[in-house]
Amino acid sequence: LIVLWLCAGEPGTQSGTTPNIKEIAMGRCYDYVTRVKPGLRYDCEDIWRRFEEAVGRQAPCNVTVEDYGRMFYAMAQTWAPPCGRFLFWSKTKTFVQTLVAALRHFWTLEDTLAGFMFNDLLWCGREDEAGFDFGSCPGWSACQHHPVYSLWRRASQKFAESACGNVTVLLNGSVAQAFSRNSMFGSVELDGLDPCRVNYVNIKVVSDQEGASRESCGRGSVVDLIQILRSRGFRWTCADSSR
Ligand code: C8R
Repeated sequence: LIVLWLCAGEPGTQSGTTPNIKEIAMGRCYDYVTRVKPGLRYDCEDIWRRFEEAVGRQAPCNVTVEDYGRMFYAMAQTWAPPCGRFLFWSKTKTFVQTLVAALRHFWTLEDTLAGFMFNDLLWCGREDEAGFDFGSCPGWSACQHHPVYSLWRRASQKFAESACGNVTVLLNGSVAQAFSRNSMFGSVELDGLDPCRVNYVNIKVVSDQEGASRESCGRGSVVDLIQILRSRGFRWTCADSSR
């Protein structure tokens, strides 16, 4: 028992698949269809089965975006956020999510079923047996096709492709590279945005009250983002603000 306890580590710091992931993810799915978006019809059992098929019995570093195809098919959006309310963000999720909680007008990926179900969970499969590895999962950078990364990549891509009207991008002005081409926003979502469907890209660079603002609309990596938007023919605005 002691060995098991040591292997599991402190709650929240374990590096294997999140314990009770099935109950958590399916509970969230039922919560979503019952309370959050009543009226949307999703088959939570079927979605879970397809998730297990994508991840289980696979080498933990070998889950591609395509492996989630069947699961995302079962999650096909019958609903999309209204045009003008899409919110993208990058860097330090907790920072952004406290802001987003206050900005009820906006919709993030966590408002879609995939984002809602898998937010803050960790998982990986094990090749030798069906199921998940609850002991340990490879780190992000150790993998070319990390199971968690591939899921977010696919979800982020779909979310960006469906964006329309004015979209908002929230960047953290208190970190070194507010905009990075290696982030999910910079590598997937930005390229997924369609200049014909998107009216304006409104960038907000938000700095922590305590932290100095390292980056702003006219300084640092945000300038690179604006340059990319320009070259792709987007209309844009940019505003700096403190939290
Ligand atoms: N998005 C990406 N990743 C997400 C996510 C989400 O909504 N929600 C969670 N929990 N994650 P980051 P970024 C997890 O570097 O790379 C979408 C994943 O494990 O701070 O620019 C969202 O629409 C993922 O690897 O931000 C948003 O616009 C990290 O958190 C961007 O992509 C992402 O952490 C944010 O991605």
